[in-house]
Amino acid sequence: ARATVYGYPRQGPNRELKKAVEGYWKGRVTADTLHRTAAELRRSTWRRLAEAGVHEVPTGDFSYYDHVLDTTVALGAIPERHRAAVEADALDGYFAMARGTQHVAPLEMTKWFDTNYHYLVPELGPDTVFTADSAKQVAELTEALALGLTARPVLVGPVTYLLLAKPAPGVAADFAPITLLDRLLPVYAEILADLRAAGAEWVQLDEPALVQDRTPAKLNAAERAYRDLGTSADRPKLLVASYFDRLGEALPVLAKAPVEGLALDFTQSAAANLEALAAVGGLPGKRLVAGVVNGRNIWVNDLSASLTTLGTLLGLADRVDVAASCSLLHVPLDAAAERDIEPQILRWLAFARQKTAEIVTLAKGLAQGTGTITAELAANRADLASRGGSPITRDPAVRSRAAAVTDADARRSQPYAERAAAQRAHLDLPLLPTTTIGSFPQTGELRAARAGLRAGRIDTAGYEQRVRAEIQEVVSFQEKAGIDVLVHGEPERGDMVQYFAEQLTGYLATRHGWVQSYGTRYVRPPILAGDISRPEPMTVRWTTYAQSLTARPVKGMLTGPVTMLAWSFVRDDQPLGETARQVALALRDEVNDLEAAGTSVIQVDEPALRETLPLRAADRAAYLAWATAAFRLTTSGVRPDTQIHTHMCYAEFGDIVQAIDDLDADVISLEAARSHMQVARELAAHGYPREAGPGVYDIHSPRVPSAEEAAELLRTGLGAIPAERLWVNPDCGLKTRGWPETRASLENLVDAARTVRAELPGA
Ligand code: THG
Ligand code: ZN
Repeated sequence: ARATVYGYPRQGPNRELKKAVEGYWKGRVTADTLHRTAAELRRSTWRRLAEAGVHEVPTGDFSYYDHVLDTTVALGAIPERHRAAVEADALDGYFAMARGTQHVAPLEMTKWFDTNYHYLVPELGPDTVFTADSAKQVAELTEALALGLTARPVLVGPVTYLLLAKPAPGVAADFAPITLLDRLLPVYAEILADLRAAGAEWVQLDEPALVQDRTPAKLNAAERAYRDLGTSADRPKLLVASYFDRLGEALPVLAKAPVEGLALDFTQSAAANLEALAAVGGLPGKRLVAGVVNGRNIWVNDLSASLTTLGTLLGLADRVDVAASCSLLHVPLDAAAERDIEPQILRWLAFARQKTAEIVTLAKGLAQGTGTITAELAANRADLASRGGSPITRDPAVRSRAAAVTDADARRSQPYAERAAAQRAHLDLPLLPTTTIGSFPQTGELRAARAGLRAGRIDTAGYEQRVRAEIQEVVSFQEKAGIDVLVHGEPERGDMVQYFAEQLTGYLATRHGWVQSYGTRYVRPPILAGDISRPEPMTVRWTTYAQSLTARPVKGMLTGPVTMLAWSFVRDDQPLGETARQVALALRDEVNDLEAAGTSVIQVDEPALRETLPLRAADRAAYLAWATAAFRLTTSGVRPDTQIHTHMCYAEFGDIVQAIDDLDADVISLEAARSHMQVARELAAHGYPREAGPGVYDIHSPRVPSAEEAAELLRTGLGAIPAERLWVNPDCGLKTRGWPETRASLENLVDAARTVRAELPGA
């Protein structure tokens, strides 16, 4: 048994890659320097992996922006509109596809399965011509081989590539990219042959799309793909990798395929994969790579439990190697860099570097007997015991409160119709009330003040003065613009999840725990380490300060429990629903305190509700049950005349519209401008009974919509939602926008609301 990994964080210990790429965009770094920085990062990663004892290092997983985009380049599937830029300059053309230019739109970006990584969606059509461009793959393999290492190139597999693609602009919406498979396979075969010629013994083809529910036709495509590639000439050995869930019905297909190896996820889906492996009689003659170390979380592995799993697998394949469940791209680089986390707690954590060591230890124990890793096993037992027995992990007060929660706690005291009447009387808003989603532009000055506070250059009083000044400006602008329900603008928050995590007991924040979100953008997901409680109010003073400046209602703004979980590293020692319930109770205290302080409108955002939906349909009902229960527990402790809002960013929510209804929020705002109010029609078709604000202004673009444009969208919205239940708002928060376009757009939005109000019957 040997140790391997499928991929490693690319950014470098100090996000050197981000700085180099962004520097290149600004013209401050030459292409040459960028290439040298990247090559140095790759070399130091490979050296570190090899020194740690990894037998086969991955190559080709590195990327300047996104590895799915790199695959698009390798396959020659450059969209028509980007071809000129790519021909003029490969690197600039690459970034044009990623980010767009003045003249052409970028590729669309979407979530990589249920992770927080986002990839660029391939755009294909019946006229797409694939051509092999193995230059990047071959160059990186050659670099690793030159260091004297054993290297295994990693590529997105052909089935996953096609299943992740969408019809190119101008192509019929029902075009299925998978129909291009026969045309694509020879191009993969050519790349495989190039890699073999360059010295690859093995190549890994990632097929995570096969862990999702797939029709017989799709499974048949997978069968054909690997029969075809398996019988292609001059090829290296093939390792087909699955991760993020169980392989299910695709397992027998791949087990029979003429490939030399399979990689399976043995973390959450261990039992299902073990059973399915046994059912097909194992993988005789094949290499099995066992993903027993969780590549999605940051907890130390239970080494002895993993050894038990690995021991079972030994009987099921010709050779068993040890890996993380997926690429280590999804975890931060090195827990040892965290100086502010108590040493005792730090021992519970494993980032990419620590996970690599675990993989190596397990491979050694499996190959040479557990007697060769007794010290590691003893230390691991002590770490696990320390975590299990810590008062951080189990807080009796939190536990007894959570255990006492009843169904009634998660139900508003009156049904919506009665609440709506009470809220109408209490708030006295016009028809088509205007509001925003919460955040206002975060100026460089504000970010600098926050950095100054962290570095000790300015004191708390100075910082808070800055925040209050900002709130004053935001409130006074909204009053002048004529907005009906105001916000304080959230100047005190950077990353909203981190902001709340820092104030909740049981949550850990990291200093260097960056994980790539997309391109050069990273997040530092906080860690839900223990039982969660809220020692004191988190947002009340900012909301009440804003309220003190105006007679109009100011909306309180919170991040909901599902999103708090989705954008954090979660506990692995209790069901997610239990963690969600604890977070919900802490947030419920905040909601109730806001109400007690005089806040009549409280928004609890759940932008991640849709994106956290489990990959397999069979798992969705259970998820939606705990997710909606947590939201309702957060929001149900208020009076009937207090209005609860929620917000979601995603436009595609046909499959969760019932869950949205089950949230029982009084008002929901949704992204809708780009889809011309499609969500309003979907809500109406479902019979959604409450108030809704489909966005009339796309905040993802700096373009200022005219009042007439916004009015037209409103009229469309009125076709689906009656005036008594329609709100007027932008698509999303305004944090990333500049002040000039924000001012102009919101003035036009208020203008549009006034115009359309005047057109209502009886006006
Ligand atoms: N917080 C957390 N996770 C998230 C989001 C979030 N995951 C999904 C979504 N939002 C991702 N979106 C973004 C948007 C912007 C940035 C990162 C992810 C970003 N990052 C800065 C950068 O890399 O330069 C760093 C920000 C910082 O200093 O904290 O701009 O909102 N947890
Ligand atoms: Zn949003």
